[in-house]
Amino acid sequence: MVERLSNEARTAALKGLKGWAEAQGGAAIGRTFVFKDFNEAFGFMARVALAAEKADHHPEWRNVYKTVEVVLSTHDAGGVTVRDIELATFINTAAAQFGIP
Ligand code: H2B
Repeated sequence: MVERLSNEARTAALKGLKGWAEAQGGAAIGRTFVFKDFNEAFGFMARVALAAEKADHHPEWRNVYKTVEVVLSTHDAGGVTVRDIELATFINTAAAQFGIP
């Protein structure tokens, strides 16, 4: 099983993840994305969903029209692990393809 990151490691990893912040008191990380419209928001979600399923690591998320709120944690580890950092990195790349830096 993958190990939960220490507070220090989580803070350091967040520095390299544009737009992401601690959520749930450090037990998760989160970022909210605002797209041009629902079509782009859902296109982004589709790309992330396929990657998440392939990695067997899934986001908690909420979509309202063109806004997608994403929260990542590793339930099995009870906090944030390298798997969340990897998925967040992919999510930022996917958002960049829709013009979100
Ligand atoms: N996703 C996330 N975010 N955290 C997990 O701990 C997790 C998951 N566990 N996706 C996986 C699925 C596990 O339930 C299956 C059985 O591998």
